[in-house]
Formats: sequence, structure tokens, C-alpha cells
Amino acid sequence: MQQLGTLEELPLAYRDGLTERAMVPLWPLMRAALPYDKPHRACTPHVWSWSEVRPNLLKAGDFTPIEKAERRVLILSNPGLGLDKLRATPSIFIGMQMILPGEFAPTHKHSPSAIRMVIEGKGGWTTVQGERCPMEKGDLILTPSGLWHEHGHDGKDPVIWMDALDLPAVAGLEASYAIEGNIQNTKPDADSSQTRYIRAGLVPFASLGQNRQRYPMFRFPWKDVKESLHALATITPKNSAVQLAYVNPETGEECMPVLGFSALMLRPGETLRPNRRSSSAVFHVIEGSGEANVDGKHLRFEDNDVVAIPTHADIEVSNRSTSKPCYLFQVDDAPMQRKLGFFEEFN
Ligand code: GTQ
Ligand code: FE2
Repeated sequence: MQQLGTLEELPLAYRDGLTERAMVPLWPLMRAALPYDKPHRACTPHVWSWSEVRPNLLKAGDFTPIEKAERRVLILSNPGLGLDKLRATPSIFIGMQMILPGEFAPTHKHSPSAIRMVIEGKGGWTTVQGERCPMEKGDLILTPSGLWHEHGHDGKDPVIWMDALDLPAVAGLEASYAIEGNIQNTKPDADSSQTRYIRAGLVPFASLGQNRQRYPMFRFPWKDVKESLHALATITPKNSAVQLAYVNPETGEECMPVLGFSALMLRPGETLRPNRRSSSAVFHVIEGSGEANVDGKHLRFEDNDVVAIPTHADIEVSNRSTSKPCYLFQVDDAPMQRKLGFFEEFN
């Protein structure tokens, strides 16, 4: 490849003149802006272990009442990107949130889209645009851009979940903001997963044509996802991915615009070598234990751990148990990359 001119080769007066006029020559930066063959990745493969997350969340509960936090969240920040960037990967914000019995996380809406993946505790709920969604372990709950949401907890023990937001992308566009609201009146026919969309392939007749809602279903119960994974496993050859995508039940498209969500089942002793992809991802371990090799870095994971996967990474992932399945919840930025026209999968 052609060696390009450097900044030092340019006369100092010329450089200073450019600086004064807010101009920068591209050619000394050309290879940094457009690295050859693969992007430069500061993001590192990383595991946040539940055994370290949980006690620190409980301490946050002692130190900070909900009124002083609005959302009691520990952000999983990728050390390669820098802790101040508040990103698990370049495009994915991950927060671990805890709400204690009787607490209320007040109503707001914001431009970034968010999801919750429930980890622990009974009695929690999120109301999204008037639809009250119960939170049970493994449930996925969507709070899309611009929709009112609040959380509460009627149970006895702490409720903990993982938040994923497209905040880095939205903040990178200087378009991130929130608005506070009043507590919502809940609609009587809440949680569409139990009424309008109880089975794939069936949608309310009246929803066809012009009456489409952008986000028809906010809750995806884990019970149904798990059952569907086991059904899919019966027809999936060994060492092929048993993986289901969470989609909009009316359109079959990815359920949110920027981030994509899927559930992956690793059968006992199974190893998967998925294709290298241009998207970055986060794995949350819903249940089980395993190990991964990500760009040559060996990682082990247990129940409720969170794993960061950089863009373009070579991945191998295995279930370490020879008797129990391992279930992973995957967040990736493939929907955004597809829309922007540069998503790639390499064989
Ligand atoms: O629960 O609404 O982790 O607005 C970050 C921003 C959670 C939430 C986060 C949020 C929320
Ligand atoms: Fe929020």
C-alpha cells in the first residue's frame, strides 16, 4: 500500500494556518480513518461476572435511595473503550438495574430505545405506554424510543435486570434526551403477548393494512422463548445454532430499529463457530455456563454474566456442561448496520 505524506512533512506555518482556520489535511490520517481490511477496534472482549455485579448493586441499594437515582444502574463499561465512554461495545449501552420492594422508578421517555432482560426477583413490573408488563426471569421487555415507561416493585426481594440501550449511537448523533412525565394510567388489556399475539402466525385481523402500530408487543415471556428453542433444537443438527430472533409479530422485522435481540441455546457439550460479523454484540447468560474464544481471548462465563464481543470478532462459544443446556441472550447492532448498508457476515 502507498506510503502517504505525514503532518511533519508540511511547513509549520501552513499547519498552523490550517489549525487557525479549523481545517485538517486528510492524507496523514487516511489510514486511521479507513484502516485496511478490518476496522481498528478499541473495544475488547470482556466478561462482567454476576458474582461481582450483584454484590455491588446491593451496596448501591444501601448507599443510594431510588429518589436520588431515578434509575439505580451500574453501567458495564468496556475497559478497552474507556470507562468514561459508558459503552459495553461501541454501539451498546448495558446497565444492570436494581429496584427494591416498594420502590418506584418514575415515568419518563427518551430518544434512545431500551430493553430489559430480567435476571432476578419476583414482583417487578414495567409499564410501557399504559401497558403494564410483569417482569419474570428471562423476560424481554421493550421500551422503544419516545414511549413512556416507569418501573415498580410489589414483591419482597430485590429485582434485578439488565438494560440494553442504543444510547451510544443516539448520543453520538447529539440526539439523546429525556422528558419526565406523570404516572401512567394502565390500560386493562395490558401485555399483548398474553392476548393479541399469543402464537406466531396469528395477528388480530384488524391490525392488517393501515392500522399497524410500530411496536405492537412489548413483552416476550421467557417461558415461550425457552419452549420454542427446545422445539427448534429437535430439528437442528448438532453444532448448528439453535437461535431465535425476537421480532415484531406483525411485520416479522427486527423488533427495534438499532439493536437486535436473539436467544441462543447451546446444547450440552455443544460448540458453535458462528460466522464473523461486522456487528458488535453482548451476550447475557440466562442460564448455564460455558466458555468462549473471542479474537484469541479465552473467556469463561456463568449464570447471569455479561460478555462483550467487538465488531468483526472471530468467535467460538461452548457449553461446558455435558448435562445441562446453556441459554444466551444476544444483543447486537446488526439492525442499525443493515439499515446503514454495511452489515456483513463473512464465511
Ligand atoms: O430504566 O428507564 O439503564 O432510562 C438507562 C436509562 C435504564 C430506564 C438505564 C434509562 C433506564
Ligand atoms: Fe428510561
